[in-house]
Amino acid sequence: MKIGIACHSSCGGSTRVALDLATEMSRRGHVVHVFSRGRPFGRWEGPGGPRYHDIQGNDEDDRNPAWLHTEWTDEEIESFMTMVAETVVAERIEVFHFHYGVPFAFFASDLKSRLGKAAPIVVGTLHGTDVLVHGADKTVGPRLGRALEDADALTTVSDSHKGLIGEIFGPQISATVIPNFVDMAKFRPLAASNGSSNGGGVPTKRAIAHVSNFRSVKNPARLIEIFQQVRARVDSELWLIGDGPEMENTKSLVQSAGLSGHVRLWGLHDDVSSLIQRTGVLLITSEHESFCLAALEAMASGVPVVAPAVGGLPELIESGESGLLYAPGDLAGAVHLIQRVLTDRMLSGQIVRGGLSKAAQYRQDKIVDVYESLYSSLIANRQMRLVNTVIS
Ligand code: GMT
Repeated sequence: MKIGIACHSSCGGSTRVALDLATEMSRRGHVVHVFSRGRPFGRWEGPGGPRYHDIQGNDEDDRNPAWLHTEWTDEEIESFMTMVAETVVAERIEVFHFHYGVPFAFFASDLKSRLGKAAPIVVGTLHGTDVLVHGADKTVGPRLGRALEDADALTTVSDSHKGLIGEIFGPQISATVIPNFVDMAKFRPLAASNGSSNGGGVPTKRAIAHVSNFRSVKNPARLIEIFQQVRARVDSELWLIGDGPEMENTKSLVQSAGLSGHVRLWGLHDDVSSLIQRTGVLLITSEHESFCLAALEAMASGVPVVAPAVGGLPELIESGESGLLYAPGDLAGAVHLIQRVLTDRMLSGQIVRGGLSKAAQYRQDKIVDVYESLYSSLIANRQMRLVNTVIS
């Protein structure tokens, strides 16, 4: 198959899903072109892999992969659209798959009108705040809904998010659930790794990890509050992995809480796996998560997850089995769970085992099979329609 994938270049989950999908599909022998504004964050190069096409954005922040750019200038839009349309025609791309609704659903709809009969099949994946924030916006939401109607197929990452899509856009927009996935050869427990990927690091059992793109939806202020209370009970440290708009504020909170000596700032990492496997627990404080790729990756790394029961998290985590959930806003509950998981080896071992077996349900090869079947059935349907048109 000839596939085009459009995504943001930031460090966020939607980019990760898009690029892991692109890499795996090209490994399977498909020709994959990736389109973005700025070179996507991470190590995605390699012979025989996807072919990258990007335009350079005008914004200074383009060089900062922590930012998710949803507002593009007219000039950027035009050069992106020209690049995509020319490549689709020249390379005979059959399926164009966009990740994250804004602005890509608009572009995909425009691509269809520009190319008419030569347009590829359009697939869109809605990831999170594209629905929760942009979809719910009174101005953008209705326009986004109309653009989504032009897609040939929509997917999203959890039942919960599918429900939210229905609530926000109405019954005319329906998405198939294809969850996030994890490469279990890359994300694996420390003991099972060869030791070189973590630089020979020793498991730091009392390290509490937080991995995110530090947007307000991740609620990093709550993270610091929880850590302050945990530290009063257990000798522990907090590892902040990632970067984003709320990072400066988070650092000020760390300082004013007198926690600077106990918080390690790792910044952006293109190999989170080697860090995460050395920690004792992953703490999530998000207001919302459509799925939470960071939680899945921690589970595959043999790290227990403590997270709020919001969005798609209860689908991934059965509390007490594959992780531990607290009620949204229940700070004391979160503190208690972190304390238990850091001090009760039996509980932590049980959660690690449960997390590993749950993560195996979201293995990369298994989930990429679902995307591959979706593409091939859409292509087969289109060919069937063409045959029928010729016959009739
Ligand atoms: O929608 C976002 O906030 C951005 C997006 C990203 O690019 O970081 O994250 C979402 O997509 C991930 C991949 O599908 C999911 O695992 C995250 O849960 C989701 N984030 C939110 O829903 C806040």
